[in-house]
Amino acid sequence: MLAQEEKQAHLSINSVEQEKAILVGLKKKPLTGQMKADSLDELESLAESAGARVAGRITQDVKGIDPAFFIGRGKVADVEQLLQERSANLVIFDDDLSPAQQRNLEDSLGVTVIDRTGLILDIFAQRARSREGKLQVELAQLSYLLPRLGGKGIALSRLGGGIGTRGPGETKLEMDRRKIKGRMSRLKKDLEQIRNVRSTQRRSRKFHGQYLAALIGYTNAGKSTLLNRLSHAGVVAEDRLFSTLDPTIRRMQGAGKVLLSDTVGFIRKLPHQLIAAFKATLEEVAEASLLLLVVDISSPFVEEQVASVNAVLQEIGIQEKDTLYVLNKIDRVPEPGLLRLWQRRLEPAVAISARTGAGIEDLIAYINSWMTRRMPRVCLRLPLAEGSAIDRIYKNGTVLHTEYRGADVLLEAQLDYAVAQSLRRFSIPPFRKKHASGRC
Ligand SMILES: Nc1nc2c(ncn2[C@@H]2O[C@H](COP(=O)(O)OP(=O)(O)OP(=O)(O)O)[C@@H](O)[C@H]2O)c(=O)[nH]1
Ligand SMILES: [Mg+2]
Repeated sequence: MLAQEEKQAHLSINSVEQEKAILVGLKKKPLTGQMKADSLDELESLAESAGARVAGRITQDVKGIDPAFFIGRGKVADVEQLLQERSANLVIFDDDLSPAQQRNLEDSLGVTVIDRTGLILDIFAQRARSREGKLQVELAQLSYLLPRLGGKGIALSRLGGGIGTRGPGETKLEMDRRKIKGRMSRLKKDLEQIRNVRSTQRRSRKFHGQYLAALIGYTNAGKSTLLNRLSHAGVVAEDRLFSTLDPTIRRMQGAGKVLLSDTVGFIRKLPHQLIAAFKATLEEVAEASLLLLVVDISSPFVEEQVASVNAVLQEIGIQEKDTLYVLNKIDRVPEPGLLRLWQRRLEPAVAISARTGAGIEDLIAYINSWMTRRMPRVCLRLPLAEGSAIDRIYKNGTVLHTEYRGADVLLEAQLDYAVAQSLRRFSIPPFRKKHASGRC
């Protein structure tokens, strides 16, 4: 973008005053009632995280869905009236709208209409900081926007700026179909390059024998707060959705070989454009040997949140990994019965409060024992004169068996990969064949 254009886009965004939004969702069915009520609460948090103020809510009976407008014609009139009454200028749908529905609604209501996916993309655009994060978000936004550029309506109504038009880094999104396509292939190429650099970094990490544990979980569960507690990382943790987008990796205190990664949070119905675009970031999770699945145990929707996280993990092809459920925010759970219930349902689990520090010792102990279990078992024969090598074995691993043979010591030990590698010259075949339990 030219400097002048960029400046103008910046100005037009800053001049947009806080948007006032009406939320529209489907009316609850008796069985899933609780969930639907929460869905609009969550949509409200999302709207606020994007910088809008919620001025009203409207729900629609599932039976009255209209293919052209999603909601029934009568409801469109209700929305229009509420927009006027509350002087609102934005409508946010909790469910995904087809490009045609979105266009029809905008034409009929005369204000910007976005759906949950558009809203989440907008939040991501505002939060992206790293170059990779920005490229990923822009790619996701453009692939969402492209099919929506059919009529002039949407492109024109959006030129004013505001939610749904903001690209990462406060630039405005491209609105020209041909340019969008070119930009998308450029973005893909750039991302591919970054990806190559990343995989080289990963290989070197493996070589150094470090252990990677990934903090994952629903947005706002407390992942970054926990990373800060376990590593003094100083990353941003706050009460809004999607505070974290870019991955951070830190060495864990109290389990020095373990690296912890904190990454983007998940949400119910996480837009598939984002999952696709964030593949590279999420590869960090795929690379981890241990998943610390952080759950906000004080939420009334623990089950749904865990299910959403597992659904995203499945979508990105991460299954069958060692997983520890970290039941967080126990300081906000007054009844011990509830905690016990979740400890029985989600296991293995450790209950903690990342805020107060309660249970952190248990978590560190679990991670340490997980790390020890993963260490390779080796059989070594060292001359007793190799004092410093023997010292390193005791410091960096667990010695399971010792025997003395003249001036040598025979050891069976579980050792960190890197240390085991450096002592390869002392390795011997198993020397305790009779002992079924030990490999040496
Ligand atoms: N009461 C209580 N609040 C907590 C605890 N852990 C985190 N929080 C709060 O929960 C909010 C979200 O915390 P974050 O650490 O930013 O959550 P996150 O999982 O990193 O969220 P995203 O990056 O947005 O996905 C913040 O206001 C934290 O202070 C806890 O143990 N107890
Ligand atoms: Mg975070």
